[in-house]
Amino acid sequence: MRVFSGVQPTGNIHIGNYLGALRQFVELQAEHACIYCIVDLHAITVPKDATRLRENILDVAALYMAVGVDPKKSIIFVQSDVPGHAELAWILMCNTYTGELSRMTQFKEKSRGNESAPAGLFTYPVLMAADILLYDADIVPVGSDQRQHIEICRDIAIRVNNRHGKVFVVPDGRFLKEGARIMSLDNPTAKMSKSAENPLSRISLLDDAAKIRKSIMKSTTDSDGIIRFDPENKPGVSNLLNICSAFSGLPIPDIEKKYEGVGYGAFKKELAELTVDALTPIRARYDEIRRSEALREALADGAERANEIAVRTMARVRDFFGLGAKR
Ligand code: ATP
Ligand code: LTN
Repeated sequence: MRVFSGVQPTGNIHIGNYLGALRQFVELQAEHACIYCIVDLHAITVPKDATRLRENILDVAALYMAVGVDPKKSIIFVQSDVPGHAELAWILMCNTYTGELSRMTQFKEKSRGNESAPAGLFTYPVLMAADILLYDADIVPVGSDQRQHIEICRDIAIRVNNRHGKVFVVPDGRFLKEGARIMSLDNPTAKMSKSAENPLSRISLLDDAAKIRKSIMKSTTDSDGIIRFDPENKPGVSNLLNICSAFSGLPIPDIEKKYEGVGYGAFKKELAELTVDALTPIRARYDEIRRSEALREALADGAERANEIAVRTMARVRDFFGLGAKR
């Protein structure tokens, strides 16, 4: 099976990104051929400073490696280093309806009816579909906020296949149970986000122990003092239980039992230490990898290997569509 996923090179990669997506990347590389992309073309759907973007690209690549993605086993590369992504996106755009793009909740949220929202924000899911279909991916590990985008990718692939023959592999999303949707620590009804203003709303993978403790101790809960999983009525506590389960590997009912009759303070304290222990080695590896020459070598090698696959797919796609003068 082939696995493909991507992360945007924006700062503040947080435990939501880790527990929802990155952790799966590592697990999957043991059994499958995995391709992990840093999606810089997606990042520029929102204006970005060029110097900062370059740094952020290397930051995410180093984080991939720090959490355990091995560039010898998996392909790690930067989206814009492979021209096929933008080319395939255009072809897919010609097979996507404006109506279906208008229904995307991420576009609705990010544009908020703003007439000057970039067109790239609107066609974002098509570029994402191109990323996946370019590599004939079978499995796409992502957080559950990407469910709608995976669905439209499948719809586009099926539509093209119905029109032109067996052009694309139709991929499946892979969502984890506990980590698929980590919520914000200060407002547990919103997802934990890179872009939220309050830094205490998230735990970034590179936060130090003091910041991790502070974010968890200050996280919003409720006043009934019972540690029970009930996302509807107790979103704050349920989110902490989810995080605890994802980091410890213990099922939620076992954690509820363990903390029966225990106050939120003690639970939060233990969760903070669990989180510190999980993130400290990642931070240490990151610091070393980020400075290393091996990082740039991995990206150069990754781009070459990814491009070889992409060129082959594009030749096939051009044939199916009758594009170009040479065969
Ligand atoms: P944000 O909304 O936090 O700014 P994003 O979703 O735009 O982030 P990406 O870098 O593109 O950020 O996401 C990388 C991966 O992390 C995706 O698979 C996404 O589904 C997952 N992810 C993002 N936020 C969460 C979350 N709160 N819980 C679980 N998974 C998440
Ligand atoms: N849209 C995703 C990032 C992304 C992606 C992809 C994920 C871009 N292309 C291909 C999986 C496969 C996000 O914002 N989280």
